[in-house]
Amino acid sequence: MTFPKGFLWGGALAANQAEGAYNIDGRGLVQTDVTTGGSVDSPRFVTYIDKDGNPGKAKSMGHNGQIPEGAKFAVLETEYYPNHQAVDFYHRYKEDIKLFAEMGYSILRLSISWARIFPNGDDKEPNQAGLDFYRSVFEECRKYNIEPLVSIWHFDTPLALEEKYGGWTNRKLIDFYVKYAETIFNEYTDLVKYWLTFNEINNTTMFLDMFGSAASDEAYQEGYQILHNQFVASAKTVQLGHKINPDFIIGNMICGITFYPGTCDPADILANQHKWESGIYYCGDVQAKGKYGTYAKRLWKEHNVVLDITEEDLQDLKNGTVDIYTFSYYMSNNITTHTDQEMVSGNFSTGAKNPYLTYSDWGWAHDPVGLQYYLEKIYDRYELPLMVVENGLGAFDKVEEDGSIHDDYRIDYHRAHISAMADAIDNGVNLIAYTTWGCIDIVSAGTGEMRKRYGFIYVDIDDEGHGSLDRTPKDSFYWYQKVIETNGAVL
Ligand code: BGP
Repeated sequence: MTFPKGFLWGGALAANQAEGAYNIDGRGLVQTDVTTGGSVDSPRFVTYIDKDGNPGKAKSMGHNGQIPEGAKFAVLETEYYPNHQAVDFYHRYKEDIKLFAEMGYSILRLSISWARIFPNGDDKEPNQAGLDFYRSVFEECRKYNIEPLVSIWHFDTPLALEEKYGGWTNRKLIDFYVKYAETIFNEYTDLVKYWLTFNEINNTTMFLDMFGSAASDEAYQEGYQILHNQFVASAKTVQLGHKINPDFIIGNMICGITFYPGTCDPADILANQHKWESGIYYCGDVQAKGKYGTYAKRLWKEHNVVLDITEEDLQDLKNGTVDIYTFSYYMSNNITTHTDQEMVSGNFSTGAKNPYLTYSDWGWAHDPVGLQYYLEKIYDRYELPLMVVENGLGAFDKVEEDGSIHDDYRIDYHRAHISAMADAIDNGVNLIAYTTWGCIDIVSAGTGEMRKRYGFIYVDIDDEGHGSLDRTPKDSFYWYQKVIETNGAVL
């Protein structure tokens, strides 16, 4: 059970789920600002004003939502929006980073909100207050020798780009994104070395397949074109980053779910192979190998997809491959063609129930072996340094009379997953970092709930935004402090 010397231990946040301060210092609106909270079994909603001036709500996938023709996304007085305040990292980041340093972090993953830098996405000049804020955050990290690991995009495309250009279906977003990336690369070249282009870029394919029965050919056409435009933006950004600072280490970020066949029926084995191709390899191959996999043609044909791809795009993909492969891991799913199987579903987890595993209150499997399996499989495929940049257990936490929080269930979850990572390293995997998801309690992306807590630090705020926002270390805080101090030797 050995972690290499210099292994980077830390935690992860996202701007839209932690910062709050959604409408101050020049920040523009993003999707989650007009998205209400949901619950474990009901989706979030986006709110809008329709062309006749009437307010409305449309089901959201947690990061986007389809509103009626001519309607405009809008913040409605009648609704509560969990991401407006989140946990107010915007004003409390110094206190929080100090706590992360107390745990012994050597790396902190966070994201820059595009709409703090370019409020409308297509602005000529950047918003200086936004540039100043993140400079101060990164300087605070450096004060404690914590490496920032910066996600350029974590679901939060400026809303104005969605409304004016149709979002990522429009190739114009490639240039807006590259200009945004160039601005922050130049601005923070002295403070930030590690960058990730798109958070969980493969969610688009996961959502299409997860709601496969509902996803029309048009949805696949739109989804695969969005992805192609994001692949080109990512590849251009990697090339640009290396020009601006040859020391930059730039990665992709994949939502890593380990898929197993639900039975030994050969049909399930093949369905599972195809799930790995559409859900995991489709994006990973383009960003790590620089080209679409051969199976892409099958996927496009199956859904009558014809993509707008130019020769220049293919050159960019080839020249803009990532330096590291990073991914989130929470659970495994079982893929089966046998509809009589007992199904499990939680927010964004579907599939046949695995009789050998237990599940969280949100229907996510506890499967540390699945993490070792994923690490060894993906390292063998790409032979790039790997980072696990999200891993955690969303759970209900109880504050005891004396204010303590005994989250043994979270310690058990992380202990098992860290042990699985050590086994993968012992088997030759070049794993260089681990950032737990939600190092501090933050808003759930999928449901908008605060009660789905991941943090090693408790934040006093509930699903309706009531609370002091005070921070309290949980038992897991002190456990993780020991893990880091001993470089993973003491679990
Ligand atoms: C991933 C996102 C994170 C985080 C995590 C946990 O999809 O990259 O932003 O939210 O999932 O999911 P949730 O917050 O829905 O519990």
